[in-house]
Amino acid sequence: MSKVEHALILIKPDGIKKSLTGNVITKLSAARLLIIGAKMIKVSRELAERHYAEHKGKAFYDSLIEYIQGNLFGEPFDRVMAMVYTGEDAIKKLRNIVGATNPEEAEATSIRGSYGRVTTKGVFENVAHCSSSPESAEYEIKLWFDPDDLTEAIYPSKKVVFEKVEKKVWA
Ligand code: 3AN
Repeated sequence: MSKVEHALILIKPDGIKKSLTGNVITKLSAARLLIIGAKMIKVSRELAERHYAEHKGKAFYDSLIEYIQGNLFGEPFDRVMAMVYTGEDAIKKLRNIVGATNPEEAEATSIRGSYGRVTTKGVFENVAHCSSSPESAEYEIKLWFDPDDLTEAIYPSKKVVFEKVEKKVWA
C-alpha cells in the first residue's frame, strides 16, 4: 500500500562545484513529487555532526564531516542545497533515482551512477543525499528546516514567543 512520505534531499558540495543542481533536480522530477522547501546552506560542523550522528566512530566519519561541509572544495562551493520532497512512496522513488551509496556500484543512469566518484582517498563523492526512512526523514527535515521554511505543515509545530530576539533585516 502506498503512503505519503517526506524526504530530505541534499545536493552536496561536489554537486555544487560541478554545477549539477539542475541535472539533479531534473532527474528527481521523474518521481513526480512536490518540493515543499528549498534553500542553500553553509553547513556548520555542528549541523554536519548531527546529520551524520549515526556514523560517528566509523572509519569514514571524519572525511564524511569534512565532505558535507565542503571544506575540500572551498569558497564558493562550500555549501549544499537542501530540499524537502513530499508525495506517495517518496523515499523509495527518490532513493531509486539517487542510486546506491557507492557511486561505482550505483545504477549507471542514477544520480550517483551518472555524476558520483570515489576519490583516490576513498571518499564517496556521491552528489546527493536522500533520507532512508520516514523516521530519519523526520529527524533530518527538522534538523535542516524550521516549520516556516516549508509550504506545508507536515509535522506538528508550536508557536513560541521569544523576547529580545536578534534578527538580521535588510539595511
Ligand atoms: P546513503 O547516503 O546512501 O543513505 P549511508 O547513510 O549509509 O548512505 O551513508 C552516509 C554517507 O556516508 C554516504 N552518502 C557516503 O557519503 C558515506 N559512506 C557510507 N559508507 C561509506 C563507506 N564504506 N566508505 C566511504 N564513505 C561511506
